[in-house]
Amino acid sequence: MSYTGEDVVEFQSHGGPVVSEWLLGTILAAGARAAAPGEFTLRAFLNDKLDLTQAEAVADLVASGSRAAARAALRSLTGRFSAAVDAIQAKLMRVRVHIEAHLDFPDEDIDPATSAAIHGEMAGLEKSIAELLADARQGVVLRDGLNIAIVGPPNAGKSSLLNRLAGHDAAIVTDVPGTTRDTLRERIVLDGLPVHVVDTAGMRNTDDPIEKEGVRRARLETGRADLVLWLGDVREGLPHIAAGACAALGSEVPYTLVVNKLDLAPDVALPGHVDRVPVIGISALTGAGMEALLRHLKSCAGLTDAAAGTFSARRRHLAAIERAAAALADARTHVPSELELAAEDLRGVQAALGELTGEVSSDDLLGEIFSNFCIGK
Ligand SMILES: Nc1nc2c(ncn2[C@@H]2O[C@H](COP(=O)(O)OP(=O)(O)OP(=O)(O)O)[C@@H](O)[C@H]2O)c(=O)[nH]1
Ligand SMILES: [Mg+2]
Repeated sequence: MSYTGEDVVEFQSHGGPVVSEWLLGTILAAGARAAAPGEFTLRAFLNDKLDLTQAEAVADLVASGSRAAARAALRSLTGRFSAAVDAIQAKLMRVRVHIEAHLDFPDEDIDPATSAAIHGEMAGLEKSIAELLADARQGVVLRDGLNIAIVGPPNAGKSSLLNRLAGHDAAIVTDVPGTTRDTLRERIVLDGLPVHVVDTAGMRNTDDPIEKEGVRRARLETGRADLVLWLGDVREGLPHIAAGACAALGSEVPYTLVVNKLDLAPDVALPGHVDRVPVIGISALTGAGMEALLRHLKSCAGLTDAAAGTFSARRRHLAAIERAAAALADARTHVPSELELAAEDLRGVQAALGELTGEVSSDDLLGEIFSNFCIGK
């Protein structure tokens, strides 16, 4: 059977671009047309050879930027993601049957034991959806990478840290405060974890229009990042560093305090946290503390060794799973008094999960997914 599930004709020619172009020209002149990006996979999806998570995994496999990402895409392609979703759908179906059976007899009060049983089933479902969400989050990190912004006052050593992480001199480092004026991006693979690190201009009030724009961009990056590393010079003292971070970042973004230049104050003892914000001490100059920092980055990404079994996932999947979880939480509030509403919410859960595998999908969504494929896939 072919990839698309349709009949295929295969032409083989002698190698070299001239012969194959000639052959292609003849075929096109005879009335064939070239496939659009992702068209083969779209047809495979429409012919039920693949579901949507698998079709997306084909594109992810082609685009994977690390072995871990490729392995995750392969696991989605072989149906691990779909199987997890199907298992949840089956559980959901049992709860729906349970509830709808009672809808048929509206006059009978549902007894406490049945109500408790339904709540128990819903709790089990909630747990499964939470696990799927956690797995999918890891999958997204593997596919898209973790976005990390390095921010902090001038001269803290932000560019030095970027260079240390990248393993080469990507950014200019000098002892002049205000050296970095633009944002600088590096794509790095840390132990199989793809990471996008952004070095930014030091945050301070300045009249220099170029530096001002740099500071504006730095703020923009903190909004976009999955994780912000606030870098400070150990000689400023941890309370001062923490206060600076809090003033600049507030509580909107998750951040870590990275205390740099430990080589200049080897006797300083740092706590693990300040007000629940993690603290890590490093020296970007000597490389001390970098291992602890890497471990921290991996744990922030949710990447544990258990992630070895993760499937690839996309942000659209996270949104759908989150919607399913929210609808389920609503459904629980309606048991046992308003079973009609609970049933309606559960249909919402089913629809949201159906979007993952493509049971329910709009043409717009399909167009968006498949147009991002490369030609020939
Ligand atoms: N001793 C010591 N010096 C460091 C360390 N990290 C950076 N420096 C020095 O601190 C100075 C500033 O480093 P940069 O990496 O340019 O600092 P920055 O935060 O990018 O500064 P701006 O771009 O101006 O905001 C340079 O002279 C670095 O060599 C460190 O861990 N130990
Ligand atoms: Mg810099």
